Amino acid sequence: MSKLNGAQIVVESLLKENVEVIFGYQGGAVLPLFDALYDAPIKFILVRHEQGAAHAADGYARSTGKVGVCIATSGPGATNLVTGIATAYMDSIPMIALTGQVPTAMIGNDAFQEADITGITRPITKHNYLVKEVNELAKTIKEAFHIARTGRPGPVLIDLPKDVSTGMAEFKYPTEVRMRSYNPTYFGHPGQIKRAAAAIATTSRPVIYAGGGVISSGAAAELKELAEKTNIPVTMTLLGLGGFPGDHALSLGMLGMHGTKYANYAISESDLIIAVGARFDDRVTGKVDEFAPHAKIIHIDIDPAAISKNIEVDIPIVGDVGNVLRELNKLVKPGDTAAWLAKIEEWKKKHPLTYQKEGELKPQYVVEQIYEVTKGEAIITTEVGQNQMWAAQFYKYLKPRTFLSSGGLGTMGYGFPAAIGAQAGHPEAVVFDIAGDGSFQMNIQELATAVQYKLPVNIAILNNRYLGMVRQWQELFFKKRYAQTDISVAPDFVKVAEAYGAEGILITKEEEVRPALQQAVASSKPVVMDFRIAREENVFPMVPAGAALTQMIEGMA
Ligand SMILES: Cc1ncc(C[n+]2csc(CCOP(=O)(O)OP(=O)(O)O)c2C)c(N)n1
Repeated sequence: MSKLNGAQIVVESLLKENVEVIFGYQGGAVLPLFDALYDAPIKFILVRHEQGAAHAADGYARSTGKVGVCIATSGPGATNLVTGIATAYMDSIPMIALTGQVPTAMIGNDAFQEADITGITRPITKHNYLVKEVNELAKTIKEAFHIARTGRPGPVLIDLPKDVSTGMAEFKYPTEVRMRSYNPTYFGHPGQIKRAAAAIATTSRPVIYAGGGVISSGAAAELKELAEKTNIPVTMTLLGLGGFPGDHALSLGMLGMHGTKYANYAISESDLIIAVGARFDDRVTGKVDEFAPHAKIIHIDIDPAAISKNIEVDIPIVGDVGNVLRELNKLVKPGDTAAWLAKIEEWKKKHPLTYQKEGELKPQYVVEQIYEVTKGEAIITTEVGQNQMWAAQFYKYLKPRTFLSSGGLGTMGYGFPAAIGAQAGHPEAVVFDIAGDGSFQMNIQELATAVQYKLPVNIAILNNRYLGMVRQWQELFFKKRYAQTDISVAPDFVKVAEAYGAEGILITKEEEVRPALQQAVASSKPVVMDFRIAREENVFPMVPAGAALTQMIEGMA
């Protein structure tokens, strides 16, 4: 058998894993790899900053369900990936990050562009590897993909010293992975599933609390079946949006800090919570001691470490959410939830999500119009801040993998490169990044990437000329002392778009919103929409940090 060099082995391995798109950036330590990729049948998207590569790979992974792949060179290239890797780790997104490294003989010598990236990323990767032997390369890559996509998914980093990329070896790709220390549990314990079914049959005020695990395990259909069979309302976490149709009569929308009032009331008064692929984040629970005080809790999750971590669970079920729900659906019988649903209906009527419609252009109106124009069929990414919460509240996500947002890490600058990744994975889809003016400026350079690869993403900047969410906290909790949150010194976004070869539109009035959105959707170019919104608009309802879910601040004060 003829030999290949390490870089060629990497490329052949990526092809064996059916990798179709890679996002990355060049550099000395990865030259052999880029040379090997030059002729490969893999689309390469050259970003303008490595953070963009990691977020694009993440957006590609979240929207397609495949493993996202990014590449950076050693040292600064690798460290620029870190925020994107941490973002993927916190949200359990399958990703492979390939980094160049100085030659093995120079590791530890402070060689030019050396950084201990496996050390740096140990706490923010599911696993990572420093490959020291070219003969180990194929097996390592096989394992890395397996770890990234199975169990609770996550990012895996592979650090490739330059001499490993140039060393020669026979290419033999393993057909299976054998790792004794890594055995995710895929099937729930039948006894526990029976207990859960029994609890559901006797409950009168149940709520399903669905998280990102529903989406990553592809269990949306099973979740819908459970909800409809048992007449149990469903509330979702930020990452769970799309896991259950947002326009369904049983949908309560999002819960937690900026969730709907009716979701937070329902959780607080429920007698049974069925947590599915969710991890009881503090943005969801509010004050832990007062979270769902009357409820028994069933928790279905593939990660045993997530069970009883933040909230004590009564019926733990470790397993793949889809598998567990399939078994549960066979056993489950509905309890009597009619009175409960009537009560929830009343809450929904009394406390709808709403906003003051008078006066200046409102961000909520813009998001509602994006929903109308795209008929709920777009892939929406968000940045972080008020824009993210308005996107979560006022757009209804009908299908899984249509809402991509940095939940766990809350990474400003995520949405635009993630939109690029999503568009690369779905060339036919309409993709919107709902952005804040602060966040968009964190990765604005990727406009060049979107233009170069003809990825017609739409960026809707809800431009309040503030770091809005922080300003909101300053208004509410720091007596309006707006310390360093005024960002009114900003570029003209229309001109920036045009300078990059994209389209730009300025929108200052309601009447201009729809025509702008229609123009953007029809355009074959990336479009930046600068929506000049009311500067001091707030996100409501709001549970102040550390308060109980019932202590929501009114929206229409
Ligand atoms: C990288 C990063 N830095 C800082 C923060 C803290 N932070 C959270 S929201 C926010 C303001 C976001 O402002 P903008 O993007 O304009 O969005 P808006 O809230 O106005 O919609 C900041 C600074 C963060 N989440 N991420």
